This record gives sequence, structure tokens and C-alpha cells, in this order.
Amino acid sequence: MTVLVEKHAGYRQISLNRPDRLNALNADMHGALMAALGEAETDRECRAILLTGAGRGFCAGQDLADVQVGDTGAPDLKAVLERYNTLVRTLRGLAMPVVCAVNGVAAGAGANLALACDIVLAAKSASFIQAFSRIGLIPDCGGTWLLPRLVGAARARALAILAEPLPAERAAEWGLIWQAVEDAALMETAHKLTARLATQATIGIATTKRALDAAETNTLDAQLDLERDLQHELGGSPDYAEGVRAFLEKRAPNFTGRR
Ligand code: LHQ
Repeated sequence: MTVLVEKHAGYRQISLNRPDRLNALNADMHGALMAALGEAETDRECRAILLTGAGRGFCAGQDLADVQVGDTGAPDLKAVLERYNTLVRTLRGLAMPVVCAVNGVAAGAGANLALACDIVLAAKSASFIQAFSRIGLIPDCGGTWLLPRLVGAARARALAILAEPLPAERAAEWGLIWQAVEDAALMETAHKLTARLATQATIGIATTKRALDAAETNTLDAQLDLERDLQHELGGSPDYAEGVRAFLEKRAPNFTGRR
């Protein structure tokens, strides 16, 4: 099984599982990961996802043995990239928060899949490598879009061109990720965070994700209108009513995450 799924109360842990290849992605893993995300989305009890890797690495990107340049001519990278693009769009568009626990090296597409998640934690021994330039490619999986937005133009360029490993602690200092955590504490921290998110106002969080992504291309004017409209929608949600009631009654809210 190239992807493992564990069900927890309110959320699912999805683990990339080709540890002897540092969880490099092949066609089978793509299919399994898409299926796991699809199943999580249709499970009404699932309100958050925790993505991580089995073994010592998070994900070494594309399995390069799968896209070798052989006697039959150049491989069809367009077709391969279509699969990645679908994966990134799906991850980004999930109507629930996605926590990524980067347990070891995250290289190439593996790094950018992690960065496409909503909240990224990394073990202090982990590192992020925009490995693409080492093999004559550009950062894909949204890397050229995400990197400058997360760390600014100067750092994005150097990361993309130099392909040097960026240690987790520096990644956190630079704002590439949310937090670097002691190795031994990574999974416990990630589980606690995901379990907490699974009890929150899921539709509100999903809408926040949508609004933040839309802001990347909107003017302030357009964004103000969008915020007004989305807030209006949320104003009719059971979780908003419960949140306000709980505040006024000085108790913890009991969100359902449902429309
Ligand atoms: C691997 C891989 C790997 C196969 C480690 N493939 N076996 C999209 C579309 C189309 C085309 C191409 O690309 C893309 C997007 C991309 O992701 S491009 C970037 C692809 N990834 C890379 O270039 C990273 C390649 N890996 C590495 O540079 C190193 O493995 C890193 C720096 C990640 C880790 O280094 P080490 O900790 O020293 O581990 P290692 O290199 O010894 O790897 C362990 C094993 O895993 C090893 O196999 P072996 O049989 O010798 O034990 C590697 O060959 C294998 N492996 N990455 N991407």
C-alpha cells in the first residue's frame, strides 16, 4: 500500500508509504493519495486531515525512475504534471483544514505538496529542497506561485535556483512553514493540532481558505466585497449561531462543522 489511512475521532491521518524511496511519488501513489483525499471528503465525520510520510523522509518528489529519459524519446511530463496539478488543486480546495507533519526531507514536488497544505509543521531534522534545478526543471506543484508569497522574491529565487536544503527551523523563521518541532514531539503535536481543528467551525475554516486564496489575485475592493458575501453566508451557519451563543453563555462552543 503506497498510502496508509488511519481514522481518528474527527480526522484522518494519511501517510505516504514508500519509505525505501523516501516516499517518492509514482503513479500508484498518486492514485492512492487522490482516493484517500476523496474518501476523506465524503466522510461526514472527517473534519480535518493530517498528512505525513512513513519512515525517515516526508517525500522526495517525483519518483525519477518512473520518468526516465529512455530510448523511446522524452517522457510526457505534461501528463505527469496534470496528475500533480489535480492533486494540488484537490488538497488546496478541500473543505477542511489540512495539517502537514513533515517528518523528514521534503524535496521537489514533495516540498511543494507540503507547502500547499494549510498548516505545516516540520521535525527540526527535516529540510525542504527545491530540487528541481538539479535536474534542469522548474519548481512545480505551485512552487513558483507559493514560494515568493511565503518567503518573498529574493529568498524564493535563491531557493529555486540553488536547490540547497533549507532546514526546518530556518523555514519557520522565514515563514515558509508554521512551526519547527523537536523530532520526538512532531507526531504528538500534529495529532493534537489536527484533533483540535476537527472540533472547530469546519465550514468557517474552509471559507477562510477560499478567501485567502482569492485574495492572491483580488484587488482590496474586490476582496472586501468577497469578505462581505462570504461572511453573510457564514452568518446563516449553525456554527456561527453556536459560537455566539457559547460566547455569551461563557462556555466552550460545540461546533458541528455542518451547513
Ligand atoms: C528516489 C528519489 C526519487 C526515485 C530518493 N526518485 N528514488 C514532476 C514531473 C515530472 C518529472 C519530474 O519531476 C517532477 C517533480 C519533481 O519532484 S522533480 C524533483 C524530484 N526529486 C528529486 O530530484 C530529489 C531526488 N532525491 C534526492 O536528491 C535525495 O534522495 C534526497 C536529498 C531527497 C535525500 O537524500 P538522502 O537522505 O541522501 O537519501 P538517498 O538519496 O540515499 O535516498 C534513499 C533512497 O531513495 C535511494 O535509493 P537506494 O536504492 O540508493 O537506497 C534513492 O535513490 C531513493 N530516492 N529520491 N525522487
